Amino acid sequence: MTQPYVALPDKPYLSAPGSSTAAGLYIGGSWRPAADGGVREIVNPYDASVLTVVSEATAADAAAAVAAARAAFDGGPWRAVPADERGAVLHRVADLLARDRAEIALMESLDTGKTLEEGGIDVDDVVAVFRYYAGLADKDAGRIVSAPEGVFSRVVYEPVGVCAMITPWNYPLLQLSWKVAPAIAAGDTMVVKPSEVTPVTTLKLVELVEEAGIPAGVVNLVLGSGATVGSALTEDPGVDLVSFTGGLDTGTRIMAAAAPTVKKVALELGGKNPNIVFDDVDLDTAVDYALSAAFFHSGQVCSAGARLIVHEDVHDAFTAELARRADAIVIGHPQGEGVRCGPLVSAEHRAKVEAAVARGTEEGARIIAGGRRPDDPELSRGYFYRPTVFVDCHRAMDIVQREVFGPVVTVERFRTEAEAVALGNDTDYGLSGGVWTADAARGERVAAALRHGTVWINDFGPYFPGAEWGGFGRSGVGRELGPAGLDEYREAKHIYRNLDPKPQRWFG
Ligand code: TXE
Repeated sequence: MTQPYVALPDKPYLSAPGSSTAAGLYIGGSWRPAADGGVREIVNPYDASVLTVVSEATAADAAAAVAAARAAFDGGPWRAVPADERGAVLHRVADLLARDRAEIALMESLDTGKTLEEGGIDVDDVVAVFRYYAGLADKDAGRIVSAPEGVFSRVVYEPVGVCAMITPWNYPLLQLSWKVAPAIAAGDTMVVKPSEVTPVTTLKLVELVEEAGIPAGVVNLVLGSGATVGSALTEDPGVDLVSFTGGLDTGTRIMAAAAPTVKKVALELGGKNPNIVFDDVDLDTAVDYALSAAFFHSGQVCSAGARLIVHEDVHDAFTAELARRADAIVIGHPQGEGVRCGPLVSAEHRAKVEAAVARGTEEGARIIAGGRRPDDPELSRGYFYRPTVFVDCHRAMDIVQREVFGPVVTVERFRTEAEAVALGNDTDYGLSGGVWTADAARGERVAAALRHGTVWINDFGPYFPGAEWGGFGRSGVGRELGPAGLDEYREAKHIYRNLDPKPQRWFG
């Protein structure tokens, strides 16, 4: 397919390129411009053109959004809405997302550079997350606790309060759904701040939340930079919980910013995820999955299998095939036929990836595929980078230890199972990992030994809304998805009733 490609749909919250006004903040149930009228240009990573113009909030807007969420929580009817009705609201949002699947996929693809097909997969996943928490909303109201005679003791769950949700640019809608859906199920109110690089589908979700009839003030939206708007949210004493997905450095700053007011924090900070391949597997299959693990969404995935650890007896055959197929990956316009990798999200991010590759080469790792921008002049304005494979890698190298978050995979060798496990655990992170082997018992042993939040045996990447997601080590704090993903947004309260109080005379 050649140009013209499909453009962004018209929306009241998206201003045309060149506009100096925008009304894309949603506070207390109404759309409005930023307090100082600020706007930001959103760039299309395919060709560096301006995709749209959106509002750019100030710290005062962030404070107004927190105040609206606070009022809706403290004084509004939301907390008293029965859990099954909150579940029904989530089902309505899921219905609307499914109705607008094609439009949302397009918006996500144009904004992030992921292929249109991947954008559609994201929408399906988001619908599933909303449906999961719709079902869970009224399933667990609390429990009765064993207590002595004359005492009735129970634990009930209540919403945490006002939640600030700060999200990254790689899966803008998906990461947000992991936060918004359980928070609505729990009865919280919230202020959402997407990455300033990719706000488009967050705006769309808020449009749908409004259409679904969620009361004013329950979901509020501010757009803008992390330094101004993000930090205003993390410091605001009106916020009870900060849920953040993004980079490790930002996560540590957020933890520190939340400390003075002792906010709860939930953090997902990425990973450097090992993918261990034993010598008894079908190589064609293992290479196939290794490619998806490393290069899906051009490797801009927190759980990317960016660190291959391959048995030395199959290492050479495996890496030769991996490089051959990495070189054959079609990169181009996210709407282009057969295209499997679009551009990276921004010029700044590609520069980081290029710096990491240069460092890897300096450290002695050897490139056997990619390691450069594509030659195609059609792609020269966009932020493209070729899928890259490094061999001769060692556990101590930066390229092996640091998250690159781009289409770059490193390969290390191992001889014994113990060595493979030691390498797989030799990381500050601990988000996910994979093991490939035809020996079922060995697969289970390695999975048990890996200190990562998710381990795949003979697969890499899938997740379910019903299974917890999160990291060991510096990959984060807390869990998203599953029942624990709901618990992040609830406080447990013990209510103890003495059925027949009598004097105790402890003090005479
Ligand atoms: O993300 P940031 P960046 C990794 C990846 C990438 C690195 C940096 O390795 O190269 O992080 O990416 C907001 N207070 N991941 O710089 O800064 C910001 O506005 C409050 C892993 O783009 O973490 C955005 O909304 N908020 C990851 C969000 O934080 C602040 C996904 C994420 O931005 C803030 C993306 C502050 N002081 C990148 N500073 C994953 N876990 O999947 C920034 N923000």
